[in-house]
Amino acid sequence: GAHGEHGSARRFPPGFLWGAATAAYQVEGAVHEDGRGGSIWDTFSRTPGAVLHGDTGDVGTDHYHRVVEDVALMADLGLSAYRFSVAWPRVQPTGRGPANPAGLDFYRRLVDLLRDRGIAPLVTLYHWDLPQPLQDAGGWAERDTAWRFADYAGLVADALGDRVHLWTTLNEPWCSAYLGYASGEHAPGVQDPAQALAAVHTLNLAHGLGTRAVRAAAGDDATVSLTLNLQVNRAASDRPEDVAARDRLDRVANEVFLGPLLDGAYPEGVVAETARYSDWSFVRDGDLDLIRTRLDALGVNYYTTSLVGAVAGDAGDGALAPSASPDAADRPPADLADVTWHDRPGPRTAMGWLVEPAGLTDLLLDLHRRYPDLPLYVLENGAAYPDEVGPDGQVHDPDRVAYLHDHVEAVGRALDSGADVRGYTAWTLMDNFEWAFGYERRFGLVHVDRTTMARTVKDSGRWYRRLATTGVLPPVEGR
Ligand code: GBH
Repeated sequence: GAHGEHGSARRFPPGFLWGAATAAYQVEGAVHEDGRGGSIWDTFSRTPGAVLHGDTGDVGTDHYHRVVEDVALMADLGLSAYRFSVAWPRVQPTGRGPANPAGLDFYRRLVDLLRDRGIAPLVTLYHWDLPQPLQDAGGWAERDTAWRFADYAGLVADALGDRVHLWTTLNEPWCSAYLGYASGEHAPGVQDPAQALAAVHTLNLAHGLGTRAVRAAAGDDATVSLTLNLQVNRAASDRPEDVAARDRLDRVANEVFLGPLLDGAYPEGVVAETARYSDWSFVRDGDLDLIRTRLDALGVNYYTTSLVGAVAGDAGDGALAPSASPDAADRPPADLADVTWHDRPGPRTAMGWLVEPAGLTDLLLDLHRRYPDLPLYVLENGAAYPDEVGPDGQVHDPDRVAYLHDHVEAVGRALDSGADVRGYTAWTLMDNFEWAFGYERRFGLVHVDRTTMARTVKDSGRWYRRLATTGVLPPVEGR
């Protein structure tokens, strides 16, 4: 492709998908309608102190009722793909048993609406809304949940069949395991590293079994992926202690998923390194064969990088103490890996996450080098900023335009170096329920008024429309 540096525009390959992403609990609302059962997020968001301002997904962005309007909005933005998730408790209200037809109908209709507009449906089967009865039976720490997930995946694949462009079994199992069962920042709010490690394994099993169930129902040529939030961890220094700390964190955060999925084994070392928390007896004979299945693509979610090092006290004589932020030790899975996070100067989003587009190029190229035949999709990337509708009725969000421009350019650089990236879906279509931060953090290309639910396309949405309709990276005005 052509490069921006010399004034000529960067052009992406024909057929490259430009989309936006959402997740069921963050947008749908209608949590009591058409037979939907309760999920761990319904329970968690009602737990005092769990979510900022006590917000819940009860209303979301009312997408469940506005799906026609919202698909028209996607078409207006020129999107060629829409990534959404199916709510497990709509399909199986208790997590078991036959499908609830009304639950499946909503997604059948959504897929029809998308296809009528020429928008490719990218379906995530699990984006964190585990049916509450399955949590009551042990949740992701209990291996049977993997078999329950496979049953559910088969029901959805039966209903949507060959009309789905790309399936993703799980969104960010790292979050499900470590935020859900170690730090407790996410549902179900458990703080027990032993359960978190067991959850990692159950989630891996769920991917393997779920992938087979999708192929059995939708056909062997269904394109099935897993979507990971691989951490780009940089070592705080060249000191061996810091490099070793970074490597430990890579193992427990990234390689515990990539290893079983693509290399057929858990990474050497991780079992010993986490032995004080778990004996890993949850891994049984034959499990690794169940996990390893043909993977047609990998979904990559990217927001930022981390700078990590050894914890103070591990350092050799004369070494500098790490300049960790006060809350750094709380970041999961810090304890499991025995690492400390370091702060760095630089621009940050409203989430406090450092803006570092180069990390996305590095991540995509690293994956390309390790797995040259594996197609990659960037299925989430975006930024929260405190947007408001101005007196002119518009939402001016120059920081988000710059963020998106620089990260899409980072994808372009990876393509230049040979990475097989097939599409990009921005997080997120519209401002929505940002998990533990409720509605206060706005990531959308489209602003949502919390009182009227009115949708207003932001400047970033207009910028993205130019990208999606031309395949050429538009400049950032005024920079
Ligand atoms: C995604 O997860 C989710 O899939 C999506 O639903 C969500 O709305 C979206 O991101 C925005 O949050 O503290 O600087 O080390 C994001 C997973 C894990 C990414 C924690 C950032 C910490 C950054 N996140 N990580 S830092």
